[in-house]
Amino acid sequence: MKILVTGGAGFIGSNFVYLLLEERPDWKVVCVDALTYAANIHTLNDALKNPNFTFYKEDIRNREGIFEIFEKEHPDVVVNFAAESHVDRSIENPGIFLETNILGTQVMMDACRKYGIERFHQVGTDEVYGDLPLDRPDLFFHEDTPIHTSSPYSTSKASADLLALAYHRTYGLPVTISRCSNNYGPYQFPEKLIPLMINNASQDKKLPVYGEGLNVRDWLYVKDHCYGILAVLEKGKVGEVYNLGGHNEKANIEIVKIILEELGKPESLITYVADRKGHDQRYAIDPSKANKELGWGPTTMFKDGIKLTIDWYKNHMDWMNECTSGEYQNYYKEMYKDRV
Ligand code: NAD
Ligand code: TDX
Repeated sequence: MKILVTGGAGFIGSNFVYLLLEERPDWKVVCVDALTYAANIHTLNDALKNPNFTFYKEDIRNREGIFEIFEKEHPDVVVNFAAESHVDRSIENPGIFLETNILGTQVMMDACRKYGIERFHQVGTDEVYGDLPLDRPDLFFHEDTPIHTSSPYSTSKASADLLALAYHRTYGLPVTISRCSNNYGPYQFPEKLIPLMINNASQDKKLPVYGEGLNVRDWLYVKDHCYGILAVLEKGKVGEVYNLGGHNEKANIEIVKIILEELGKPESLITYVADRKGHDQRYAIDPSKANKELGWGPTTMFKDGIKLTIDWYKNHMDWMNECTSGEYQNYYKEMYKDRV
């Protein structure tokens, strides 16, 4: 089995690469990543020593380059993680989100059609369902919940999902889609809530909480997400969508307070800042289809996962410093300057 993973130098993609190298030692893993700001090639240092792993620096928007890789590697399965993934950046600059997330996905699927594959798996997000009200804890996202996006990011991801389903119906491409809730764990770029707060708190910097911090996200440990994708590849039905989540809803402010407590830092570091435009209130996944049909469910409880995560960042401050040196400083100033 040869599996091509796009976006494997990013957060979830790299965790998936390591899971495959460990759990499927007879598989060849080919990683394609453009190494944007969100990637850190050092994340793949250990993978690069493994003879089953090959890395290509390539952009999924580059049709010629992607086709050349397919010509050479002939993968059996493709898993498409590569994306622009940060909602705040999509609000500032939507164009690149449409290019990578929609047109890049099209290039990947065109290559799959031309060279033939057993499966194209699109890594999707629960954000395609829009949001749920805070006062209706009885409501959840099901696979047939209407697509109702809020941000340019979620709209680009919804478009990619629809295009993937269209390629299945029109061309018979063997497509599956998973839609996951918020992930946390090692190797997440510190523009996202949890690593950003860990990084700031470690340096006694202010923790910028949007609005009143009451928005709710449904957190899943990244390794559980990766096992879910593997389950879809091995047991899922072509043409189907699977929601992945662990019924672990938390308000942002709760997360921030847990981080402060774990790091032994004072709550006085919390600063409430201007809210995100169009900020989704609550995400909550109903994962019962994946539970029933794939036998998948999360195995890491949040109380354990968050400790593992905080310890990981504490022990990998070099990795964090690589991510936050240079361009990140400008990003942070720009993104947060008008919020305070
Ligand atoms: P990330 O931003 O950490 O990583 C994205 C990776 O894709 C990076 O390595 C980047 O270099 C690469 N990339 C970006 N543009 C590219 C291009 N044009 N060509 C090739 N490579 C490119 O993102 P992540 O959090 O790991 O998310 C991975 C996937 O999972 C995304 O599709 C995202 O929408 C989805 N997802 C993320 C979450 C989450 O909580 N992070 C939840 C559900 C779904
Ligand atoms: O500085 C911050 N302060 C803050 O209050 C940041 C960066 C975030 N927040 C809030 C906004 C959200 O309510 O925290 C929550 C989580 O924010 P993000 O980490 O940016 O994630 P989110 O917008 O929920 O989207 C994430 O989950 C779904 C991923 O980034 C997406 O790729 C994924 O599809």
